[in-house]
Amino acid sequence: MKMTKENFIHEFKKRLGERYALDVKDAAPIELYQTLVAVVKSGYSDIWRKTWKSYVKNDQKQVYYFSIEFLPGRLLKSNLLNMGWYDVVEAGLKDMGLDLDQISETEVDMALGNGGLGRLASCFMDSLASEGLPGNGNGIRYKYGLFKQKFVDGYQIELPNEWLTDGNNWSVARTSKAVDVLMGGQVHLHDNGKYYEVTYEGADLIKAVPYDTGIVGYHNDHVNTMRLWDAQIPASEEINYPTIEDRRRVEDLTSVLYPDDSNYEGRILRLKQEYFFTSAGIQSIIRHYKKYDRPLTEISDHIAIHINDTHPAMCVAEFMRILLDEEHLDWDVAWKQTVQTMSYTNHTIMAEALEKWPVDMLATVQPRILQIIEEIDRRYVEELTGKKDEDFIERTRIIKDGMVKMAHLAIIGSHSTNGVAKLHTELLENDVLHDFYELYPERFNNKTNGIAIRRWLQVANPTLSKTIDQTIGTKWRFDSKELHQLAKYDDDQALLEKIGAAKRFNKVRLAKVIKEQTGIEVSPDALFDVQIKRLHAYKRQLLNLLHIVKLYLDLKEDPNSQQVPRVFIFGAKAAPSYHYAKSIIKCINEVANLVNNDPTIEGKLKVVFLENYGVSLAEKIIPAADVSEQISTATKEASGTSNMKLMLNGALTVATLDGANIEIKDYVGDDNIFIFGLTKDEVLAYETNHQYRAADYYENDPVLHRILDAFVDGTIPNIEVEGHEIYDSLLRANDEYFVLRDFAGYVATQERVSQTYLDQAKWNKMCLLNIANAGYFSADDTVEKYATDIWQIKPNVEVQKGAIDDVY
Ligand code: B1H
Repeated sequence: MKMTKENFIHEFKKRLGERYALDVKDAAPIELYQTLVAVVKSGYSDIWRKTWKSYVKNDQKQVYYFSIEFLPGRLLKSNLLNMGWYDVVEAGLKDMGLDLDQISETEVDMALGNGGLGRLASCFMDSLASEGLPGNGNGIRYKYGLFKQKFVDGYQIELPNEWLTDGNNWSVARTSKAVDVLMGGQVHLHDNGKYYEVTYEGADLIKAVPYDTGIVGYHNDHVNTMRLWDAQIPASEEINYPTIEDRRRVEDLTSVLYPDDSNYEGRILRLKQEYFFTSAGIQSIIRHYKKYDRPLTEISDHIAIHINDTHPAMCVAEFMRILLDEEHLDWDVAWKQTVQTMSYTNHTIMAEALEKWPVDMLATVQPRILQIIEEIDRRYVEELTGKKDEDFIERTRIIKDGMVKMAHLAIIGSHSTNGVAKLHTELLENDVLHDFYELYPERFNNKTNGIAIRRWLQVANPTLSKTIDQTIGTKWRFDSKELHQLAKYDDDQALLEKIGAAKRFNKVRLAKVIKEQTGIEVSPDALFDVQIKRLHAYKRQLLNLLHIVKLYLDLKEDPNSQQVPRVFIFGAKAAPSYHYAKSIIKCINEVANLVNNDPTIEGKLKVVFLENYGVSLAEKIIPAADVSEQISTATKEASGTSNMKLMLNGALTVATLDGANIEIKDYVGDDNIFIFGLTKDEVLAYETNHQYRAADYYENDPVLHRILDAFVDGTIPNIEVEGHEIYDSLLRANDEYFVLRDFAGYVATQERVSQTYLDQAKWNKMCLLNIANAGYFSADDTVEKYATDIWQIKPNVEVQKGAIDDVY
């Protein structure tokens, strides 16, 4: 994929003329953007074709990553970077009087996910391609992405995210590859002596149309596919969908992404979505496999299917359905192939996120799938009877009390179950999934999450990237573990100053965004304290807020009480139906109002809640962060990934010993992270002995007392309802997430943070050591481990890592 500046300019102008009959100077930003996308796409389309053809030619085993969410964000810069075109295109545009940053801003984020789960899927897509691994995404092409968040009077309101208004320029509709998905109706089995003939009566036939997006590998001439399915009415079925209502029923299927993060909505439409993309994906995989006349009894040698959280767990039953009903394999043969093909990742131990579907609902959505799940369950029970006690069997079977437990289906129907950080996997093995661990110890493994270092450092933070190049060369751009070379320079004052200067540059950039979005002026000399993630009680944005209120009250009492000016920056969406989370948003906004408009504390404290947090906003916030807030109650955050992105950009972490924070601490060492709070064992002890009394902390700690009162006595205005709600959640409902218990430790730790910040040389050295160790959290390494341990796939033999390394 070579490109010179001159060729690019020529190509760009030619296309702009052909497409719009315009000169550069007359074109609108959207026209420039679309032209640029066309040039980029034509730059990789040949390689895209060659990549999938080479899989077939070399009979390579491929993995299909099934996920109900993908969160790619913008693709323009990331594709340019991976193609090795970034600098050439940036310079070419500049010659034409254009600005890549500005054109890139035109792109609408592809926000087909909620948070960490969806973003992880997209980081994995980038890494699979960049490692030259045969890996494809399979998901849903929602018409509306995650809602757009606005604040009105401090309250979150949700607006539709119509990301397809201008079309999506990256994807290609492949109508010829559509498959039919059958849902609803009734199923009849007829035993013909050899197998069951299956017929459906009154079922809906839905046409699943794939939209493919090329996922460009980094400098390796390799392009994978992310396939997202759209639901349409089959032309032949016009007659069965006579009314607008009928049509809408089909189109609604892929209309909206459910906006619940780490939570499960037991609604039938969601179950239909799950079956729809699972069935479409599995059908197209098997159809493709069969095209080359290979026996289905060996399919697990040629393909791997990954179940990302339980939403695609019906993969197990759908795969069985096709092998049994359409290919007439024996149950045992089909089952062996299914288990060998499937693998599953668990992303949370929060009880409210574990999917359980009523049997009746499944019967309505796809009666044959229910029958197959019932048979899997029956055989599971039969197999264990006499070997395990009855309690064990009842606890672990798939169907219990009229509910289908999707995690059990995924574990029983696959050969691998993994957690997403060491602590999380340990909790799965020893606690939440302990029964299964006892039954299938060999199936359990850990794969700590990772991030796409390319997007989160090379694209998001060019200033720091250049400083790194100047220090250790550019090898880190291909292998992020090379970042560790930086650690050798931890006494290099000139470098430490440059790191500080890069941070300041990014803070100035963010300050502009803040000013534009909110009108609030913040000083880049203040410490930028950042908490960006979904709003959830367990993530404890409230603990952060209580600390802010403390600083405010202290300043009111003694204007000289605080030495280090701070800007607290929040980004967070709450699920529209998550009342408590929305109340927290309102309270943060009202505290922000109070603090930001109080002239007596001007310059010492600011609170900024940026609207509509998402991938693109994260790319602006993260490079500018000094402090990374990772303060969930221990055991609750499975891994976290913003913790990795922030450390990579030189933020220092204030953290509990939860999720991947523990591994971050192990890499950077105790001196380069700020740890506080209850440990896993302490939390588990409280949860079993019920000896926690939140009110004690309120009664015995006058500081805390004063802060909590501020929520209900009018000190913080305009939160009559929400203030009481929060007060009650802590004191009456006994503070489920131990906010009050961890408060004192948190405050003391934050004081240490401030003291450390006063010594900029020391601070910058800590930043450097964080950057140096963040390379260990590359998703490239994570997917390599999935590839060898779980999927047994190998890099494409035709791929050359660094094939186009002429740029660096
Ligand atoms: C994570 C979810 C999740 N865990 C259900 N679970 C959803 C569950 O729409 N739903 O029904 C949506 C999302 N998301 C997150 O996964 C964890 O909380 C993070 O700690 C983790 O880093 C991330 C990626 O593994």
